[in-house]
Amino acid sequence: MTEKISSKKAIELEDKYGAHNYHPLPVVLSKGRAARVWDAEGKEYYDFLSAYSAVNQGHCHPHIIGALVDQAQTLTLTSRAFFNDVLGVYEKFITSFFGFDKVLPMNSGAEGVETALKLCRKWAYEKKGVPENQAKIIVCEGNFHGRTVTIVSMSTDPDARRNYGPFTPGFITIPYNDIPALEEALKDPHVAGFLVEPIQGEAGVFVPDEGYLKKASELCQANNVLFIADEVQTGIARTGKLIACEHEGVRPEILILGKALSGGVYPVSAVLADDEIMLTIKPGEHGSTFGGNPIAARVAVAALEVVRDEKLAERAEKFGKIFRDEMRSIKSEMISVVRGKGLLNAIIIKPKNGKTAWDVCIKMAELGVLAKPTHGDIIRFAPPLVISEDELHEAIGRIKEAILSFD
Ligand code: IF1
Repeated sequence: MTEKISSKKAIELEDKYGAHNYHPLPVVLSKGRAARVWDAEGKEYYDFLSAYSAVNQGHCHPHIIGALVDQAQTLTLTSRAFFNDVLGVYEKFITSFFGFDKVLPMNSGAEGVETALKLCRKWAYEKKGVPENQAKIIVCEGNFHGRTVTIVSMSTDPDARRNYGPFTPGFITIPYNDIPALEEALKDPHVAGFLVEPIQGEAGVFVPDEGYLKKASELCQANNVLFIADEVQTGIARTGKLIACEHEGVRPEILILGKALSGGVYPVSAVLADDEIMLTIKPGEHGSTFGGNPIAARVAVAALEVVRDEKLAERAEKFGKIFRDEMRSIKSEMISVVRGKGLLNAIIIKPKNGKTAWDVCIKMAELGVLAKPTHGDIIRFAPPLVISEDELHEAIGRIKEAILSFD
């Protein structure tokens, strides 16, 4: 499959032969490098979605691609029926990098979340003493943790749940960013865990009040409940720290990573925890065909080396402040809110003359910046963290032009 096809042809093929489970912007991408992508006709864009924060290290980062290509030509998959000579090296690297005793390697973010749910329940029955099948896990309204049936069982989004029942029981839903509601829910002795996104990405980059995560973590510890941080989207330097919990000095009992753990090069997710929790899962009680495969192991080490060596968290912190200041300086009735942390930001667009966030995204694409609305009126901006300061300012100029073109 080497022949290049036109954007028009690509869209036709996807429409005819692919499931219609997405409604993409009419842009057909063909090449990516660092903060830029090119469409099938060679038009250049700044990527301000980064595959939903999976490409924090930039498209096709040479250090990560080098690890991928080298391992792909050596040994790709052995299954966990045998050891291999790269998994242990990766496990040592990542547990030291994030400060946990052990890691359970998986592939997608959803598999990481499912693994965390199983670990939490296992710990509840075997360590906390919750009666079997009575364990409950607290989640927040507006959550997004993936698309499996159990995970959408926790969702409050009708579109994520409609006609996918029957749903998995054992979840208590409370409002996000609401400490009294958490205190109340924690009174139930069968509660085993609190699963939370440090910033709710899909919901529209909801940043909770300062101190929320710290207080929530303290309440969980006081009630012998596991604080489970879903950092699939907020992790890996995106919000200006290695993980978003770090902004408040919170160390989750279970940490879930995905997306940029591979720099967008390969599906890699990971669940980190200390021995008391992690060793409740015994041989044969959990796993997956590709979990911890040699390519994933090499790619993840390279992706984390880039985060460290190119100081991506510091860049996200510095450039995020510039981005939010610039967005707040735009004099437009369409912009009602600008919010975010690091380089995970969003603006809420007030429709004007029938023009919506979608129209703004179409105009931005014409001007060479890619982003996509979520929940109708929110545009999320998440460029690769390797974007240069000049590129950032050029992209900001185009975003401003797009928004002001409707005024
Ligand atoms: C889609 C957004 C959606 C996640 C958090 C777990 C997962 C995700 C905090 C599951 C995945 C992706 C899924 C993708 C679009 C994107 C997304 F929030 F990033 F924008 F959908 F809400 N925890 N988020 O954000 O990881 O299994 O996908 O590897 O489903 O359209 P996954």
